[in-house]
Amino acid sequence: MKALEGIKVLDFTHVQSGPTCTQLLAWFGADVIKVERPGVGDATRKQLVDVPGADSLYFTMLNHNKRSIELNSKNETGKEVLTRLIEICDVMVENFAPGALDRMGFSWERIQEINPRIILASIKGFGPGKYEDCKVYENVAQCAGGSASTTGFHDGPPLVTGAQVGDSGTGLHLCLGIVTALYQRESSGRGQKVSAAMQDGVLNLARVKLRDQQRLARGPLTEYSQHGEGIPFGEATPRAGNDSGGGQPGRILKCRGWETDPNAYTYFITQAAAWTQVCEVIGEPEWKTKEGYATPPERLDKLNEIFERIEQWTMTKTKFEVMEICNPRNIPVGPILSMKELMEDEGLRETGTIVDVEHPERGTYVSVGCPIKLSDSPVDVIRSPLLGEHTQEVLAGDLGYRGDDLMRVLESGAVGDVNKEAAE
Ligand code: CAO
Repeated sequence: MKALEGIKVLDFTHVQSGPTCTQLLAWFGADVIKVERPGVGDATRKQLVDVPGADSLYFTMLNHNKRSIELNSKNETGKEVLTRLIEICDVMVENFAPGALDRMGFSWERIQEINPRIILASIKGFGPGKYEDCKVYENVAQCAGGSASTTGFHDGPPLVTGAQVGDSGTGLHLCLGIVTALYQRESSGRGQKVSAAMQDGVLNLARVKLRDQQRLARGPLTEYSQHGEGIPFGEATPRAGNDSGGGQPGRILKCRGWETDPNAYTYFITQAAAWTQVCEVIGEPEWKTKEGYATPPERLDKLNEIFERIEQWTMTKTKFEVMEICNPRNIPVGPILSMKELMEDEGLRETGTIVDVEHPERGTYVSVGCPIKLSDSPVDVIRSPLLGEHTQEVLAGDLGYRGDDLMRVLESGAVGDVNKEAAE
């Protein structure tokens, strides 16, 4: 028994934000039926192709454990099939451009008419307001949600991050909204509309920077390196380089091998409680009690000197040796791990966070498995579906189309090239 067993999801999502959400629902046990445009499918199937003729990693890594049906939702018979899918599904998820679902003839009012128990979950770039009609991609969301203005160094331009906080982050938010709405349906008996805007999701993840915006009105942000360096603050939360966001001074420091290895670095936090241990480890025991060094406020204008000294030490060790030495002493450090190292990490493979997946077109590829572990609902990662792989199965098995009725749909141009002889 899986946590969401018995829940059927009409997955009308594409690209990254929506598919990350429905992939999680599928991993939790929901039956996810991905509806794709005939002959084309989700645009990511053919984006960043690395194996000619095969679905891309972009698609396969975001669409595990789903079924795929080809369906033209603008064709009359296609609309009929979509209506029947809405009738049998508990949840419908979409991340089309604003208004696209209405233009197809499936407004929230119409969807509720078809199935009052259905939960309609939507991702858009922006919530209601002046930007509500905009199409939005990851980096636009990172910029509009406050992440970019607070990422980077204070003397450099805004930066976007590698973590897809706009797309995958909003997919996570939406997923939580869906399971919450499913829970409320238990008592209300009704579905509801769940909306997650990418700007809102990014801002939620950048919450501590809005905290700092308000603190700034009351005085300088003393834990920012910029303060210790005597650089005045402007009106808005500045970019803080690699400073730690929690008020404890932290930096990324070079480790042994940095000259040739771009990831031979460690994160190092000089947490107040670990200061004496830091002084011991780096060979500056007198700093424990020395005036100007002994307490966190005294150290603020010396952070560059202090971290340079710590770096002299970290440069004599590998990033893993730094961790082995510092961890037992409660000094918070973390190696900068490359994607190559993560992909080969045995611990992550044992927990199913990194998995090998077999695919008929591409052979074996590596993917990120489900990052959320439920003790009573284990996840088996199943390869993504080929385009339209389950069209016939869904039409006949789930929707009950049979005989002439099935032939009518297959010949209507609403679905892709299904083997009609086999269907007969
Ligand atoms: N059958 C028939 N038509 C279909 C269809 C199907 N199965 N699936 C989609 N379509 C149609 C849509 O109805 C739409 O038609 P109209 O323009 O006539 O309404 C058309 O395909 C294009 O859909 P779209 O506008 O959503 O796609 P796009 O590539 O132009 O824009 C994106 C992509 C992501 C910018 C936009 O969908 C969007 O802003 N989504 C919301 C925010 C979001 O999720 N962004 C993150 C994406 S991941 O980086």
